Amino acid sequence: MKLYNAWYCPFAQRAWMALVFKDIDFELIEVDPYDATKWWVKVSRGAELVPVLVQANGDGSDTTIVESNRILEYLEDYYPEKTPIFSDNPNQRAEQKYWMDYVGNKITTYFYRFLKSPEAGTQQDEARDQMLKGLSEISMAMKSEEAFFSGGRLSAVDIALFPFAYRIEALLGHYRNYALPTKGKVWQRYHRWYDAMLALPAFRATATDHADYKNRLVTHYLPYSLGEGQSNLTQV
Ligand SMILES: N[C@@H](CCC(=O)N[C@@H](CS)C(=O)NCC(=O)O)C(=O)O
Repeated sequence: MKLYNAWYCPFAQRAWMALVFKDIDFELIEVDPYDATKWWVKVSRGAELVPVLVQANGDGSDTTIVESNRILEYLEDYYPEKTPIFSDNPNQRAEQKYWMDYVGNKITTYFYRFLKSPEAGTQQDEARDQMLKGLSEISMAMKSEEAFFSGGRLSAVDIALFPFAYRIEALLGHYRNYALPTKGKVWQRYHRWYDAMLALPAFRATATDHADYKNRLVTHYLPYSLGEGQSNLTQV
């Protein structure tokens, strides 16, 4: 199994974390997703986005999965013997998938908008407020007294959210001098979750060169903080 990855990419980190957490053998292939060579267009099925997961079928053909959340679902289906990240209850599973989509619809877009709005003003305020609303709603959905979204066990919802939660702290802290609230039940719940995720070995393993990981991310995202950056991830 091959994972085409870019070390800085939060979407790719989802797939990487799931592979590590499930203890699946895989080859990590670092690519530049913006370099649209013929090879990359073909490997990524024309998406030209990381992550891409490629599984050899054993008959010379491959199965290629694009889209980070689809990769998490595929890993669960393909390796039923590995530690699950989805509930086996169909209703709870549907709920988990709802919150995975919610991260994309209500959090990541506004995070990128906030990061890519260099000037104080309405645009920046609106992005920040929407991001905050998304984060507080998902925190309210963390009903468990235990650390993770669905209770004591890591789930795909945690994996979908954490790469962004980490970048919110690291990048908005640095470029917008911004910190999430800490007071009140909802935010205490959020930070309890955040601390558990930060300590998770499957995250640590993907935070490459982690002594310097945060600084490397800050440097990488400098163009985004100026309203530039190659990816257009600000559309809902
Ligand atoms: N919806 C995709 C988003 C992946 C994505 O946007 N990846 C970025 C890097 S963080 C990328 O490959 N960008 C290349 C490009 O925009 O050409 C997923 O969840 O996998």
